[in-house]
Amino acid sequence: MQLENAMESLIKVFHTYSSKEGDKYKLSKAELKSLLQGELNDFLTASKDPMVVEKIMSDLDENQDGEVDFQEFVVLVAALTVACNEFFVESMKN
Ligand SMILES: [Ca+2]
Ligand SMILES: [Ca+2]
Repeated sequence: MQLENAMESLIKVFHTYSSKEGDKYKLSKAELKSLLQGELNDFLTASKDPMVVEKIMSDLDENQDGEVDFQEFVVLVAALTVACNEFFVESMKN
C-alpha cells in the first residue's frame, strides 16, 4: 500500500504542474521549473548551478519535443531516488 500511495502521489504531483499551461499531459520548461521549486526545492538550492533547470530539461527531454512527459519525468524521480537511497545506506553505516 505504501508503494501504491507513493505512485499515486507521483502521478498527482506531475499532473498538478503539467496542467498549468499548454499540453495538459506534459511539462513545459516553466512548469518543470515550478515543479522543481515546489517539490524539490532542497535539491534545487543544493545545486549552485543557475542553469540547473535547463540542464535537467535537456537531460530529461529524450524525444526532444521541448516538453517533459510523464515517462521522461519518472526517469528524474528514479535517478533522485537512487541518489537518496545511496545517501540513506551510507548514513546507516555510520
Ligand atoms: Ca503543460
Ligand atoms: Ca519530451
